[in-house]
Amino acid sequence: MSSQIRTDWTREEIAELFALPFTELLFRAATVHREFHPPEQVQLCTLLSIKTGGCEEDCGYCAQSAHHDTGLKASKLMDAQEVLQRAAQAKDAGSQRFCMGAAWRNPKDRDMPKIVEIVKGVRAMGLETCMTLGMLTPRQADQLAEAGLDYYNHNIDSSPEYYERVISTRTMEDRLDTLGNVRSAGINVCSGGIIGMGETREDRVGFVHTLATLPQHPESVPVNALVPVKGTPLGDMLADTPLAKIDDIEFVRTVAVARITMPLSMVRLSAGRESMSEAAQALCFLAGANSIFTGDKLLTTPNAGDDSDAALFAKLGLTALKGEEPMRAGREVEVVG
Ligand code: SAM
Ligand code: DTB
Ligand code: SF4
Repeated sequence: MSSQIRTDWTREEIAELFALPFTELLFRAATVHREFHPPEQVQLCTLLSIKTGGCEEDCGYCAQSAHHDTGLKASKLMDAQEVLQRAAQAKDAGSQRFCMGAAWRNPKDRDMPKIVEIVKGVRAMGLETCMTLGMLTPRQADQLAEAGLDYYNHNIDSSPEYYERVISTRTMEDRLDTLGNVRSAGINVCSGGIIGMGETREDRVGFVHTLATLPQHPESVPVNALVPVKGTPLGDMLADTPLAKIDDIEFVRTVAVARITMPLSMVRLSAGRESMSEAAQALCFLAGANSIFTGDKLLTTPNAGDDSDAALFAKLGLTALKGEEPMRAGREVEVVG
């Protein structure tokens, strides 16, 4: 029998999931997780900033925005050979997926040949490829598809209502347009957001609702906890009001609701693990998170590091994902909505 995937979730239904007793919510999320994914396997991904800092956008959380004084040194797009070297190191360290980020509002057409060369090279190593380069035109999305890019990451970050409090240089509609271009080009969509930016529960409901009611769920949903960066409006807000830090249980609830509403998607426990206890991370895995970023650096901020991840996996009996992600393995489902 095929399983049902819904794209007709209402905000009320999603709010009800958030409000469930925590143990009940986790039980439901873990049950959905087991139906669609091997629960003891977590995908290992490595991030690389291929073009750092000096970004025109004013995202309130970001170390790389030229609008904030974060002390970060800006650099140009890396050479393809250097990127390929770093990808090879990631593969040797056991990573299955290589995610490359550029601090751009959008790539310029003159950047595309090098980007295409990088995608082809990383793919030829047998790594899954993901890029996040900002807004794309339909043509640029097609160029990436032709190069063989597996995923494009472009986060909606928060609810439509809270979005404009975080970023003023573009709109949620701009974001959704690029996601549409990526989808039309036939590239897998990676889209998620950040929890702990001072948003309300209702915003977290609106965030999950926006993703879960897209015509097709993103194949990949990164859930980041805000990494407070000094000099950014949101990092400074958190430094001034430490109580505003997201509660771990509320973060786990968000992961669980994403898992229940988007059963086939890879739910990625992304930025913010540095400040999470092992117990909180274990709850995220129980709630259906099945991917992490490994290594000691995310794009610009520190990450847990391979040794502590290996120790955590050994403690929890988790192993690195082997084989295809379920959405790509041609599983039969009935889509409603
Ligand atoms: N410039 C491109 C863009 O914005 O799409 C790609 C790079 S951008 C750094 C990728 C994502 O990282 C953002 O959409 C945001 O969700 C996440 N991110 C950036 N800074 C973060 C922080 N301090 N804490 C948590 N997540 C963050
Ligand atoms: C995503 O949602 N999280 C990753 C990836 N997509 C590109 C990036 C996290 C960045 C954290 C802040 C930094 O290191 O600058
Ligand atoms: Fe630029 Fe992306 Fe950072 Fe926003 S999140 S400032 S678009 S690098």
